[in-house]
Amino acid sequence: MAYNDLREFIKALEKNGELKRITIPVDPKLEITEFADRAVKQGGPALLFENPKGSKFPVLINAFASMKKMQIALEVDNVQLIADRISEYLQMQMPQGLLGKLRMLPKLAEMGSFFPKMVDSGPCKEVILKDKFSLYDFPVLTCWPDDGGPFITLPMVFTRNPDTGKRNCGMYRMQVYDERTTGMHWQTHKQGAEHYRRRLKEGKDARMPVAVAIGSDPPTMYSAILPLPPDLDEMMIAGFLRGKPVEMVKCETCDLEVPANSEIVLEGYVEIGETRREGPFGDHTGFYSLDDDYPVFHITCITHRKNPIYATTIVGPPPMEDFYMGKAIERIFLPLMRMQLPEVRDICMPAEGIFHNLLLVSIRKSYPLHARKVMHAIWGLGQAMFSKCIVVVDEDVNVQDVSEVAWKALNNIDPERDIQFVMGPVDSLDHASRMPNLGSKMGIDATRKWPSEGFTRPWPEVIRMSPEVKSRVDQLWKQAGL
Ligand SMILES: Cc1cc2nc3c(=O)[nH]c(=O)nc-3n(C[C@H](O)[C@H](O)[C@H](O)COP(=O)(O)O)c2cc1C
Ligand SMILES: [Mn+2]
Repeated sequence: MAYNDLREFIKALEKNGELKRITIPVDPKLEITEFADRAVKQGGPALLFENPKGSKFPVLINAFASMKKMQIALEVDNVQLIADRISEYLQMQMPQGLLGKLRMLPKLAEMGSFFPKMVDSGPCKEVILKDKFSLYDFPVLTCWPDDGGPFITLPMVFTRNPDTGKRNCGMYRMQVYDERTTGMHWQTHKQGAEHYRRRLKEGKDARMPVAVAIGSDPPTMYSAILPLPPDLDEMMIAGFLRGKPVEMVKCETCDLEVPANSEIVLEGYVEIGETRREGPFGDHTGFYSLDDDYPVFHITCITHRKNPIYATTIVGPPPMEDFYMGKAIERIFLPLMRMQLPEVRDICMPAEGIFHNLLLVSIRKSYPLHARKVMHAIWGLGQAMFSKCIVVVDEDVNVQDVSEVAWKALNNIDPERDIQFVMGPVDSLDHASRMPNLGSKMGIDATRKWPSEGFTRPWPEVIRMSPEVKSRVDQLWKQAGL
């Protein structure tokens, strides 16, 4: 049963012992961060601050902050099941005969749930504020001591592609400048930025409509961070994830739609050509991302539910809530990556690598320099292009075990021969690259080397004890009193 809204998700977390209500007053300025940081690092519950200082509205944080909570959010016992569902669709074939067609019907019915549905109104319209409104009414966190200000950290930002009319939803942090103005930190490679660029080039539309929804049912919120191809509607993927269409309502003051069950909606526009200093911001690299010029979001209307719950997160030194959101992406997107690259067996983005700094890949190697082909393919594959360091190992290495990868990969390489550098676009958050958004990347071919790759020395086997000796010592072990 799909959650109808954020509140049903909160109830589910609570029922599973994964939510703690906090009634004492806690300051959204820095204090909530310290609570959330400690909680996630102890594997603790999601936190619902019912009395944040300075606001009437409660704050929800860490709702996705463990694999268990991700499972509750996506209503599965294991996120792998979502990957399996995707694989089923990818393997779908033309049905043979009547029986085959009949067997297909449940799948086709399920597909009906993917497409979002327009509705006339919804809970997000319970309160409509067109002139008297202020962002300061909401408990927006100032996350870290050197942050440029308070930041909205878990927004679903809706824009439209001016050429195709297709909708996009991305999660881009928003620095609160005043009661009605925020920054819009869509990084240059993201879809919001692409829509903005297209309008900038057109030169005629001075204002780009933008709508921001905060707090919804969890698959809908989660869809905003998924690395989907351009023009693939996040709301459709949300429908697939929740097994029920996302209901959308029209905004009051701009030509966009938002999920009807949203807790808070900010409607407005970005003025084409206008930028303002944004940041610094304590980011998910564990460092502050530097201040820079970004577009400005002007709010024309706020709508919200009665007593809205403000959903947020913090990022910072890993692992944080976003690590678990990313881990689920790694699992869910593997079948899609394997559609392009069937030789890939598994991938892993360890927490310390902050998604873009390290990607471990195991492959079934079939031809000389196969590992290089895989690296280059990944550097050309959607947001995987940001991978600063890719380590490719043979399929017998378990990439989920970082210690095993380090041990085998470091043994297997002749660095000068096996490390490849390339230039290309890098993540906007990379503070070490020679220029913003541009730098080098490194691929390490840590597979076993073949004679056909010019390696003519014998390659040794990994040390393993014989099974007979193992079972004999199982008995002797006890006898020896160990
Ligand atoms: C908590 C969190 C905060 C994020 N903040 C930003 C951000 O400020 N700017 C940005 O470009 N991407 C940010 N991202 C990553 C994007 O949401 C992600 O790349 C998404 O796929 C972009 O969607 P798009 O391809 O539709 O633009 C954030 C992700 C998470 C989980
Ligand atoms: Mn997108």
